[in-house]
Amino acid sequence: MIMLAPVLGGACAGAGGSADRPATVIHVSERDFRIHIPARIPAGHVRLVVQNRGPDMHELIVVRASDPDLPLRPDASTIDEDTLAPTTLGALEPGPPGSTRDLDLHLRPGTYQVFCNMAGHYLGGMSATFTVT
Ligand SMILES: [Cu+2]
Repeated sequence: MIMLAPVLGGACAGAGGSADRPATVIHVSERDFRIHIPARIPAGHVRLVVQNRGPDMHELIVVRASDPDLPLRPDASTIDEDTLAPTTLGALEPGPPGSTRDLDLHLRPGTYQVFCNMAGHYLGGMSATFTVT
């Protein structure tokens, strides 16, 4: 099943601004060794629906950072998540191929990075940048 995110048109309906407004659904896919995520995402409550297309297990970590070069641990095969903790918005633990998992976030305007921190996966290409507007 495919769910489309709401299209942001030019007309503003001005519909009340309820805090209970449903999250914008954003589809993300992971595979060895790429992450596909839309380059632009609207600010507010967002649900990332993350599909792992395998063949390996993958995680997904979301950090607010404009620089796509994230800090590596001394092992040089994983990102230093402790350093990034203050700007980390959310994370999914490793999930098996074929799984689909949700990650709910509240995003403010800015530039963000997503990555997988299984050993070697970030360096293999599992990162992406998106902008929240
Ligand atoms: Cu991975």
